[in-house]
Amino acid sequence: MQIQKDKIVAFNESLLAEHKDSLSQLSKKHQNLDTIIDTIAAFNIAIPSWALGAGGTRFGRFGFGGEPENLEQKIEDVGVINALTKSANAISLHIPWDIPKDAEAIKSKADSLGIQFDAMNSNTFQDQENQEHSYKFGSLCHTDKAVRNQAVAHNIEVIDYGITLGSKSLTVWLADGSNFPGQLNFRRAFENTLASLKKIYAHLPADWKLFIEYKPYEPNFYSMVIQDWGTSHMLAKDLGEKAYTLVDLGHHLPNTNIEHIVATLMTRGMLGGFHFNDSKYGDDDLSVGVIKPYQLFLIFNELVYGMENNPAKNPIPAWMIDASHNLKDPLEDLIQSIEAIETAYAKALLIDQKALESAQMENDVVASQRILQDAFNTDVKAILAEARLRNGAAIDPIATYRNIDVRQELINERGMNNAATGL
Ligand code: PSV
Ligand code: MN
Repeated sequence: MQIQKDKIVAFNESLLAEHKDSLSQLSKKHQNLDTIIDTIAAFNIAIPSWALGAGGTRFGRFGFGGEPENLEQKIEDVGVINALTKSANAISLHIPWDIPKDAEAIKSKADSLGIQFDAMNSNTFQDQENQEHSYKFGSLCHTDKAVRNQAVAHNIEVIDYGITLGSKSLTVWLADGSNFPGQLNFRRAFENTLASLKKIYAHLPADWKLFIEYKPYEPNFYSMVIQDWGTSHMLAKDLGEKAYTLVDLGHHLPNTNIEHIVATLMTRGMLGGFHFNDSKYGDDDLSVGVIKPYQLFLIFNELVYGMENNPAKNPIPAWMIDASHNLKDPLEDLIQSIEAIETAYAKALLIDQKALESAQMENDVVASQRILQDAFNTDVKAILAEARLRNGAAIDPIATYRNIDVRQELINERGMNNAATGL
């Protein structure tokens, strides 16, 4: 399905007067509002192909109807999100969950909806049917060379799929690790992983990037080979200038200062990718900003500072939402996540950087805190709405989605019993 633009415009009409009023209130207080609106209007986040269906836990999965059954339909769903927000112009594919069997057809479908292909994701954490060697005891780190070679070959295949679609990056996340002390020789596992990554890196086209994602635990609960940003950074440094660290917000032990990690990586130009989600306990994959919006704001403060003060030439990170949807309609959930990300970004853009710097230089702790909290406590809904309006999107995407009754239309089109591929 495709959303007709006139339906968005018609619903916007009913919200326009109130929106313009809030915007003019806000612009009285902030002179640089126009620049902030433009920055938010230009911002885009990739949607993962595996987040468009109902998620689940190891205890069960509850479908909700109208789920996309194939890659074309997933691209259509991203098209729906993008039509409403104009902030989701890319999809990130996980292989083999979403193999583009006919790359040309997939590409033209995406082109017709203004959707690009963001980072490709490899999967050596599950065994596939007819696979020769098992990843039960690891993949790129495995003690057996034949298993390592198979995992390397899979990553190379993923790069090749990406080339056919116009993607420019590969994200490697490894479940490799151990469940019991003594099971794994840490140093051998690290060296095997590095040697395997070197083979993958050698296949990377000149204009591609490799993102190395880290995670402290799960599915392995004693050790993970790439457990933290330090390990990821070491590997990336050893590989070469096309390799970067990827930060997934859910991949930290409780209370980790993620904004500090972001700042440190950007100091060296090493932050390549970003996976957004939120969590209360572990890698909960909840909607972005639902538990710790202040942390998200502090992270964006470092991202904004890092992009504006960038001697190490950190590239603009590849932004992606990496969440799971057990209860909510995933399209609504993804829209909520986009809004949370843009809210944190807009608030970070409101920070008076000059005043903050002088407060910091004078060690005025109270003033520094006030500057941050003034920005955080500002209601930025009108900034987001105006950014969308300028792009021809919806003033209120969720309300518009419900008003048009998108889910019912998807159910009419696809039926009640489809299950999208993914975790
Ligand atoms: C692993 O937890 C992860 O964050 C990686 O990015 C995977 O590709 C993705 O989740 C799978 O859902
Ligand atoms: Mn992730």
